[in-house]
Amino acid sequence: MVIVDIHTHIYPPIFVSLLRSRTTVPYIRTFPDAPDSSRLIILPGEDDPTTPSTSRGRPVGPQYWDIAEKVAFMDTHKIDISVISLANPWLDFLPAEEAGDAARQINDDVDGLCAKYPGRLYAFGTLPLSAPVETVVKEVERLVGMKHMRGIIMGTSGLGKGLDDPALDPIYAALEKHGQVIFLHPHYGLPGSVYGPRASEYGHVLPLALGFPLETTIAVTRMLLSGVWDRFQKLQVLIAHSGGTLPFLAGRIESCIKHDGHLKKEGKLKGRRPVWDVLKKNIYLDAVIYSEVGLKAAVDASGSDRLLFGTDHPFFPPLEEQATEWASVNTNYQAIGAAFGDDEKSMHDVLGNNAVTILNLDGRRS
Ligand code: 5CU
Repeated sequence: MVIVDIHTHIYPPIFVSLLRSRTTVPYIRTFPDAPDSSRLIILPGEDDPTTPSTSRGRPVGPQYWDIAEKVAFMDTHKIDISVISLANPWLDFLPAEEAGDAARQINDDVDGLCAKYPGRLYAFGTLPLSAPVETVVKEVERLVGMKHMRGIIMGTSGLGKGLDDPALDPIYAALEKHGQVIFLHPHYGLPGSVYGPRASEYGHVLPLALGFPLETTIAVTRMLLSGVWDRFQKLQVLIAHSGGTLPFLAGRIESCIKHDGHLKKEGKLKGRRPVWDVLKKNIYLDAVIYSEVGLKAAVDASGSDRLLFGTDHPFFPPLEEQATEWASVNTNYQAIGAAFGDDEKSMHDVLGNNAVTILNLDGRRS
């Protein structure tokens, strides 16, 4: 049995230096009341100067940037292979003129980190999405030739206008042509106002548990509505956190589309692919949902051959300082065990075989 973690992040040292050099979100810094602990501030709204500095962002240490720590974590949790990706907010915040070089350097660095542990590490590359579209397409083409790259990670903002922006078509076309998977991951959540005036009392729960999945669901629904998968019928997208709420809401989304008079009048209902068809042919889902119920919805929506194990390391570490194993990871393992029961084949597929086949981790495909 092989165990593959396809949702596991890294901030390579070069990116950490960039974050340390900044004073606006995203950034890393120490605060006067806790000078020994660096904090990583990345999410919109977690930089509120009226809250104690120690409640801003999250403590950050070598597990975020040291590849040896990643491999130690893999060993502790019996993970054979990891497909690492730059964590949010990727390069979304960089000025256009800096993004192309930054993406090249980060992708080269990450490929180099993978080379240090042959057979154990692969990666999703990073795109310079604030740069002109030609620069982005060039980086897609360059990634195809890199030994350890197996697709790309991106957020929901695309070139700044979301993933239903037709200006993304050349990028989708290049990814489809080269069979490169998009790992779609949230970052921006929902507008802070929806969390209410007491939001700062509740830590990160509302943005992470609800903002992230709803952001993802909205982004994918906009892709569906704009016909991305009608134009790019082979484009494959791996959606973080078991698709946000997509498996649960797919029926409602499909019904709302079918009953929309405006879409009908515009002729947009003819020839469109149903949501369920896209889910079964173009969507992979990670298994980072921490419950049997969520996993079963994901399997019903896309199939057990499209579900892939992940951990979200280095996020969600144990809060108990002495813990070696991570409760977040073990919860996911237990949920997979419960969801598949005696169906060992499907369980092994989800834990690793699907990733090996889909991402060509055994090099069988040229
Ligand atoms: O804890 C968090 O903020 C996060 C994050 O930002 N990104 C992620 O992938 N997981 C958790």
